[in-house]
Order: sequence, then C-alpha cells, then structure tokens
Amino acid sequence: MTDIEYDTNPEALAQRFPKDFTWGFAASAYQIEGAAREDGRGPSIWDTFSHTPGKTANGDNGDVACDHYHRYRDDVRLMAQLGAQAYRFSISWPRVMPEGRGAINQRGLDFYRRLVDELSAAGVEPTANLFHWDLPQALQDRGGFANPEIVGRFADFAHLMATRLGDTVTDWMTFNEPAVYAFLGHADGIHAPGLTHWPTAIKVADNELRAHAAAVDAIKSEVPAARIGVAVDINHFAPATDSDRDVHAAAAYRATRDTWFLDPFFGRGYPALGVEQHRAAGHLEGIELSDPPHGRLDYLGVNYYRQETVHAKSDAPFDWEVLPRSGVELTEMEWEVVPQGLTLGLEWLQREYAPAEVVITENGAAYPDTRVAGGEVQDDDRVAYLARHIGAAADAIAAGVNLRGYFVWSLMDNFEWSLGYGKRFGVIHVDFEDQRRTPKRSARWYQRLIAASRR
Ligand code: IFM
Repeated sequence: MTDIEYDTNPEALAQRFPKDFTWGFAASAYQIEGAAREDGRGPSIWDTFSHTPGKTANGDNGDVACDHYHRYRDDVRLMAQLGAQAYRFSISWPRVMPEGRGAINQRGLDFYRRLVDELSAAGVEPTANLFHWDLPQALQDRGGFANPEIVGRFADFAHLMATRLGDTVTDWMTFNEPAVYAFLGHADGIHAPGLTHWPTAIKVADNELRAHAAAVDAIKSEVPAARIGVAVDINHFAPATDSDRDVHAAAAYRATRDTWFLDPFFGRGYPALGVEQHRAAGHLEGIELSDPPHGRLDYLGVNYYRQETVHAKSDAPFDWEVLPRSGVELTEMEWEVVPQGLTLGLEWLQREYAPAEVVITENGAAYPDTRVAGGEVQDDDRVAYLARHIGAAADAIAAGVNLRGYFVWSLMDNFEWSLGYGKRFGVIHVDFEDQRRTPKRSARWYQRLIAASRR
C-alpha cells in the first residue's frame, strides 16, 4: 500500500473535521491509577499477573503507575489546558467492588465521583469505560469470564456505576478490546490471567458479548439517555502476498478475531468462516455455540494502530504468522505504520455494518522519546504519526463515514501491560522517578489542532 502524505499543520488539519467533532484523550485505570492497595481496593488479575515473576518486562507492575489516583486533579487541569473536550477513562471494578460482587467500596466510588466532577468543572466530557481488563481476582478464582455467572455480575457492576455516575456521565463503554482480553489473556497467555487454552478463550469471548448486552440493559434502565459503545481493535489485515494461501489466511484471521466480535455486536451471530476455522483448529471442543444477543450500540469505538501482514505457513487453520512487511515504517512496538489502513478500515465498517456512529477511541504510537530540548520531548515521529492518522480519519469522513470523535492514546506515558513502563505512548511525558508530567511536542501540536477546531 502506498503511503499518502498528509499536512502536519494542525490548523489546516482541523478544518477537515466538522465543527461538532469531539477531540479527546484516553487512558485506563490499571495503566495509570496506582494506589493498588489503598482505600479498600481489592486485587485484580493484573496485580496477580504482574507480580508473577517473568510475566512483565523488568517485573514492572501497576502498584504506583502514574499515581493518578492521587494526582487526578493535576492531570485533569493539564488535560484541560491542552484543550481536551473529552476524556476516556476506565473504572477499576475491584476498586468499587473489591470481590467483584457483594460488598461495595464507598471510597472507591468516591474517587470516580471526584474525578467526573473535576472533569465537568473543567469542561471536559467524561466517557466511562467499564472494563479495561482489570477483573477482580476474586471473580477469576470463580472462573472469571469463562464462567457464565459473570454476565450477571458485570450487569450488577454496570448498574452500580450507572446509579452513581449517570447524572454526570452520558457516554459509556462496556469493554475495551474484548478480543485482546479474550485471546491474549486466555489463549496466548501473554496478558492476565495468563491462560493458554483456546476453548476457554472462546467461552470468555462469548460471555463478554453476553455481558455487554446485559450491561446495556442495566445502564439504560438507570440512564435512558446514555450513549453506550464498545471499543474494538481493528488493525488493517493485509496478506503478505497475492497468493491464495496468504489471502485466505488474512481473511480467516479477520473472521476469527475482528468479525468474531463485530458480527454478533451487530446482531448477525458468529461469522461462518470464523466458526469453521475455530472448529477445525479444535478451539470449540466441548462448546455448544449459540449466537449472543444484539449489541445495540449507540456508537462503535475503533482502536486503530497498525497494519498486520499475514503470512500463511500452510493451508491449515491458524497456521499463519504476523510479521512486519519489509520496508514499512515501524513504531517502537514494531507495528507497521499504515495510516491509509485506518481510512480503509473505517470505510469497511461503514459498508459492512453501518454503525449509528463511529468514534476513534484509541490511536497513537510508542516511540523512544529520546530527543529532548528545553525540557520538552521533541517527539516529531509521534507528531507525524498522529498527523497522518488524523488525516486518514478526515479522508474517511470525506468518503461518508459517520465519524464523530477522536481520542489520542494516550494522555500520558503509562504501564504498557506485559511490556511494562519501557514503551511510552503518552503525549505527556511522565518521569516515573518523581511523577513529573511534561507535555511533549505532540501534546502542543494536538493542543493547536483542538484550538483550531473551535474557530
Ligand atoms: O496500552 C494499550 C491499551 O491499553 C489498549 N490498546 C492498545 C494500547 C497500546 O498497546
């Protein structure tokens, strides 16, 4: 795919978006909050996983992270100074329900109340995400998302949060990247809870879809005007060559991963190609699949980062690998930078599913951030990445996609899961020794774009 040049001038770029387009910042609880054992918070599966030797780079964990639990006021102030119109945060389930069911932790609820009040006072619209992977350990001990009882538990949690925050929060997300949670955590074993059993991963995915539907009912029963979405991670799947094998492998990869969630969310049940591939690979052993309920999405959240180039090793199901294509620019994650993949992905979603609205709920990049001048990180690579992807988003709007908002990932450098603190995605630099926050050049660039969008 040939890359397209985009204007990196933020003022020019802003003019390509409708005036009521929303520009925001995104983060998640375990990655930034810290205060892991404070004020009655219970342990999550990420506490367990990150404290298990060998599971994360350098043994890093989220015990302190960005200490956002104590510094949220300063973080909101900084975000507001940068012009944020919206902020997407997640709620730590074990902070508000330490065991995931039963007893409620008022001090945990108070934290989120203070956070949304602070955001409102600063004129920043909150988007509350219910699940960004930090399941209460006590629920994992009962089988976690593989146990169907989770559906009711999740609905109870959603209902609790709707009753406590629904007067202020209109925009909700049920799950962030349900495929990553199900498959990286239960089949690949590289995320919490660290399991490597495909049939379990399939059950987890199924219960996520059912829990989503139950949570929609629970939230809407309290907050009828709520706008509820989900964030799926959609990469651009490209066959390594034009061979039938590679083309088929790329299609099969998409059907077993992205459309495995998208089709049910849009009321179509599981995709036939995905079922065929999972079944042939033995992933459905002992499972009677039935189609989950319609997701009734008010908007579809899209997390886009990269192209994934799929090489078939044979014709066998799941016998493929994703390797960077030679000559393609990479981020520090070794992710292929292909902005046009975002345009194509958004156009495909519009054609295929016609979502009511689309919001880019994450987009951003990790870079080493070693160039510093005048105390500010000169992250020209991140500026170029953002400019090209925001340009690609504007192309999608021009092509008819009903895109309503964009959240940069991430507000600040944070705990990048099994990769620890080494991979920095923030537009705000965090010094993890003293917790000092310093906006990078990319934050200043984004600030100019948001300011220009208001003119
Ligand atoms: O940091 C993660 C985030 O938690 C989910 N989406 C991808 C980001 C970068 O890997």
